[in-house]
Amino acid sequence: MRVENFIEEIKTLGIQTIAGIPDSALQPFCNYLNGETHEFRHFVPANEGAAVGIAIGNYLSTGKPACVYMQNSGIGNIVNPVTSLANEAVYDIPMLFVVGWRGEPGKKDEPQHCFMGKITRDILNVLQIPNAVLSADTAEEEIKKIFKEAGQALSEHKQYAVIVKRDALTSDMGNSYQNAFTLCREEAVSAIIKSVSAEDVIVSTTGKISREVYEQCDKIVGHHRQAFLTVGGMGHAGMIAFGIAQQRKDRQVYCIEGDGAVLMHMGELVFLGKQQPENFIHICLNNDAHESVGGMPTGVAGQNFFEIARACGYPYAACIDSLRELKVELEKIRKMKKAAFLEVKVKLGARTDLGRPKESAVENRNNFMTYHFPEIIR
Ligand SMILES: Cc1ncc(C[n+]2csc(CCOP(=O)(O)OP(=O)(O)O)c2C)c(N)n1
Repeated sequence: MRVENFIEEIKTLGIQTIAGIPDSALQPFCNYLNGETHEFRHFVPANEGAAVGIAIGNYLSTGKPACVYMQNSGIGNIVNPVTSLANEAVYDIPMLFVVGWRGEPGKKDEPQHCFMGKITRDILNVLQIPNAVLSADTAEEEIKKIFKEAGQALSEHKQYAVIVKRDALTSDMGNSYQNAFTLCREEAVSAIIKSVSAEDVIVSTTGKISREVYEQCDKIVGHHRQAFLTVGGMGHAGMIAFGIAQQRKDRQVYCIEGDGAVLMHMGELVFLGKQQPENFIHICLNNDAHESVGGMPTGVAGQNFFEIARACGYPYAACIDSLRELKVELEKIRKMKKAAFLEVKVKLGARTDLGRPKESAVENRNNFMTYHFPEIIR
């Protein structure tokens, strides 16, 4: 289905406000919304739950439903505001969800998508959100029927979800977003891996950064057992790294995150700034975008994360945008023995032949634990 037609259907539901977190399966939709040719109010907040908040406030102030879009992993972030606020047993707020379907049963996908992919419709059903699936071969009359059902549901104060399969939406419009930085993210990852010692623990974030960490570890160290890849649970790498750092004060822990992930659960910065673990080095590779799912800008592009970290109480916070400065800072912070936050401004883009982890997630977990903490593996 052409994205322009999809947008027209959304408009006919009386929707004027759209908020969400981008997804690769929704690229044409997100690119359209990031363009300048539409009249929607469009917001990309910190996480999907926050987008539900915008939709609720939008309804309270206009009486009109809003649209909230997300990858199906984001359903995890909407469960609380949907069940305890928007549900008919509480404030009874209608809204339309557009959900990208990763881990669709029968299709090969990464481990982090499999379980959520399998239960996506079940969860929506449990949440009392009627739903329908849009695929590349959904016939026109079927699409009309889906949006008629959606309109009916919204008019009855129900929520409704359109689950969008990869390739269901088409467009001629690409992602045009760029930032002004020149440092390549993978080069930054490579410099970080080169600067760590064999005992240091690495925890990396959701998306391509972890795939780059995996490949650069192989290339530089000869294996990737040193790194825990936070393949799902976007925004939780910081707390995973802290969970290790507080137990193992004898180890330097490096947490490598993207700006979208830091933003998603930014409370971690306030917590870490208060805890100030001496063995914690937090690195944010900031490209102002959700690059891994198509390079759409975050809702806070231009923000300086190191200033936020400093205000949150990190004893050391700095920002750099060149390889030369990165090397100097990495050298400096590993000697400091205090919680440090390093913001690295990077350009968009990744290698087209960037690989994916070859082992199962459990194998990687076991390898990581055996490498760092062999005494606990029986
Ligand atoms: C809860 C949740 N929402 C959305 C996604 C889809 N997703 C995977 S990676 C990613 C972008 C990550 O952006 P950032 O942390 O800035 O790193 P970048 O890819 O830009 O390097 C998104 C939105 C997800 N995995 N989980």
